[in-house]
Amino acid sequence: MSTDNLSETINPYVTQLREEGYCVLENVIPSDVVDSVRDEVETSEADYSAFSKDNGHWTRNVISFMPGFAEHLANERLLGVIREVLGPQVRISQTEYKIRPPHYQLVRAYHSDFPYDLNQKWHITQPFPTAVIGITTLWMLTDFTTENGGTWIVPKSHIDLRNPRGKEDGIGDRNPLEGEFQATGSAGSVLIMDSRIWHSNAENPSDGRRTAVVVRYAPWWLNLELFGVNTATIPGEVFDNMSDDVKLLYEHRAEEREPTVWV
Ligand SMILES: O=C(O)CCC(=O)C(=O)O
Repeated sequence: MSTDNLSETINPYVTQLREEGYCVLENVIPSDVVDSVRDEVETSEADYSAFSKDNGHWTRNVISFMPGFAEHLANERLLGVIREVLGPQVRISQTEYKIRPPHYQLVRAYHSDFPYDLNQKWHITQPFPTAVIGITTLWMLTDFTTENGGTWIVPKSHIDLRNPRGKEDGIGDRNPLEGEFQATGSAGSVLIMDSRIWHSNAENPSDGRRTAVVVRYAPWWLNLELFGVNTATIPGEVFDNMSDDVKLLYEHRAEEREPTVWV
């Protein structure tokens, strides 16, 4: 896509992300491949869990188990939106399975994400700076609906200086919040959030799984050494098979490979 066409395509999403704190980008994973990507993600979770149980929780990066999914992470429109707000050089900070089983029950647990999650040790302190320094993406591999656990979000909360986990703020992360709604979209869409936005997972009273992967993007300069948590690495030979655009996002996690992409 030419630069002009890309800008024209992504501008409405960038505007919504800046003003509302979120947007949903459709068809990032094309409809003819989304079923096989979902199968890969669902099947690989058991392999990942078994590997982590035997070798340690933060030993092997989740993305090593889902090479088909990984190839979509550098999607041109998606990265176009993210680069508009984080700057041109971005890396992936965290990747996690977010599969909610049928009849999953949960009270809300509102929070902001890294580096604004006040329950984590590696957070920045309130009041948060106005700069955007984290983007959270939730990759919908089944449709997200209000019946199966579409993520709760509070629009515009990314610019609120209070926080549901702020001890002095009196909000309470377990409560329904004014303005909240559940993000919905069809399989293959991506919910893109300013990581400051107040969001929570939701119960899934339906009979089917709600399958997603969360991928968080950070600007190049943000420290991603999270005291050993979520810093698991990718075997060199798995990294070698990634496309150059995806390598750029994960080179800091590659084992036994000299940096080449960033130099
Ligand atoms: O799975 C979801 O719907 C939300 C996940 C979430 O809150 C998170 O990854 O920070």
